[in-house]
Amino acid sequence: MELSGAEIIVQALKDEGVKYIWGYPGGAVLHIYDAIFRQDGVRHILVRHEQAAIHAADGYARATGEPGVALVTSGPGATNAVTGIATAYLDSIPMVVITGQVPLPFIGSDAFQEVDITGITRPCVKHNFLVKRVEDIAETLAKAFYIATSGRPGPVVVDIPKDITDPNVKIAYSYPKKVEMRSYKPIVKGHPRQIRKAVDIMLKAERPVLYIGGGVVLGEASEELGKLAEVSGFPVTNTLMGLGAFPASHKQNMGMLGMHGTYEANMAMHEADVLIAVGARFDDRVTGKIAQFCPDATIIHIDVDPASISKNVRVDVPIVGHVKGVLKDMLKTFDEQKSEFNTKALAVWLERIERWRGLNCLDYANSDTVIKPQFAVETLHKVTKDMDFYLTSDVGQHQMFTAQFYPFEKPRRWINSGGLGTMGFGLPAAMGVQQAFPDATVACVTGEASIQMCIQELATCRQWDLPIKIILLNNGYMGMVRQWQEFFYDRRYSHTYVDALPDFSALVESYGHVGMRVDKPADLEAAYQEAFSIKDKLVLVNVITDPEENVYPMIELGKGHHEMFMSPHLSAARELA
Ligand SMILES: Cc1ncc(C[n+]2csc(CCOP(=O)(O)OP(=O)(O)O)c2C)c(N)n1
Repeated sequence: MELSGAEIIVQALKDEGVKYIWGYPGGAVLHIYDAIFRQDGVRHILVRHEQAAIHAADGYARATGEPGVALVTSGPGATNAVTGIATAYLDSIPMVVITGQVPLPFIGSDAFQEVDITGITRPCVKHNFLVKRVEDIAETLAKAFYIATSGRPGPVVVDIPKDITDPNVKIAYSYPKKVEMRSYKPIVKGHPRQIRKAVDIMLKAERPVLYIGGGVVLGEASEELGKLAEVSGFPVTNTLMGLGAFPASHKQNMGMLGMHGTYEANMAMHEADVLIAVGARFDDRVTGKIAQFCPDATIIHIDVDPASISKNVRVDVPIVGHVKGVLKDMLKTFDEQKSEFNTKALAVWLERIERWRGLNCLDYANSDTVIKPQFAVETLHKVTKDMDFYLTSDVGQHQMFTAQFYPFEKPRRWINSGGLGTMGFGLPAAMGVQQAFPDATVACVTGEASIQMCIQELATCRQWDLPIKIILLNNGYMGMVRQWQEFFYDRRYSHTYVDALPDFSALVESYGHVGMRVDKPADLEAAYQEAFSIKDKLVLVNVITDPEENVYPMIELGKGHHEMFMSPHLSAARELA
């Protein structure tokens, strides 16, 4: 088969099994777009801004576990994609981004729409390539997919100069069946001696905690993690990215930890004697002040990425390998040893956790007159809990309220930008999820500031008839920033009031969607019911919420887990344990 460089790109995507590609055309990728036009195996989805192409590919990857693919032109197309690429990088999302580049002879000449995108993205990709010969395109793409999806996943950028996609230059095509790279060999199997050492420590543990992160979701290890929790009886806490990896309703689940984590999870972390971190990376929003982090704990860390080990917090027993395989080996070792956990001590520990749980730290003062954001999320759960449901979010208070109040029972159902915290992520990510699962119900919880960062994608949703439900928790402020200004800047609300808001119903209706507005708590459930009953259209529900509600509990920057503060409502009602 003789193909041009542009045709090779499309054929390679087909050979990788790629179904969708999100993108935006331009001069440097015209040959590629022409090759896309002349085939029907790979479906291209035209977005309205390149950032959204990356977030949509990212949402697709998070929901399916398959790599997301995006295509953008050189220069501004590529720079618009950078926020999306960094978002995927910080959350370890497998993705291949093809960027057009000016023709090879023009590189370095400040040509029209030239940027050094491999230079710009170097710190926020797992790897990137600048392809220089048409003969190298197929192999480079195969390497890109291999790197993106193996080991610790991440985005890979492949920069392709226009002249090597020339339709008049055709070469023989074959796609590599297997990729071998001398310089890249991720460790997949955990060391048996380390696993045994960890097991010995776990068997003697008196106050253990399983701290699980997004790696359990990405590594498809929920089942094994569940078994480990069952066999050991250890309490579990999830990071923001780990929500759903272990069922929220499980009695051993203490909920999320960290800055807005639960009292019981954070106190258990502080008093733990053995911490088993699984696919988690000790992010600063999780650890609080490092010097006070888990002061008494022996720390076991299972992670596929050796660079994550002891990066932020010193680890006693590192185990590098795929979490799924390591957990399987761990379970086998428990079986072989036929040993018993320290059940007596464990019972005392669980009882202590129950006492912390008894504080009911997420309790809030509901209202008959104003919609509390917590109530808005609880009601969303009530209405959607029996559906085949995926929920994306933007960034801010609404994201934290959702993490706290929407109990996720399964992995890959909660899709949000945890590491980079990218406002504008929610709607395009929902597009990727809906494309992957056309029959599922897909919603996006957002804020009135976040939604405006990628609001142009309402057009993409219309073009592709994506019936996403947008739950806009509209408090009139950049709530999360306002909250910090309230606590730490004496209520000087500098530039966080979101003025000149559009009439959201009129706005979405102008795109051909359905708009609704709710401002009374009593009307909320019926409004959601109505919105979710509209199966074939995008609906935006503009939920007017309490403008000054805050997210509690909270650990201030530079404080330890045991120093979190509670809502004034709680502190007034109860004495802390
Ligand atoms: C692209 C980007 N710019 C700025 C921020 C900083 N930031 C974090 S939360 C937030 C406010 C979000 O406001 P809104 O979307 O209305 O959500 P709310 O907090 O009110 O729920 C801002 C500005 C960010 N996370 N991302």
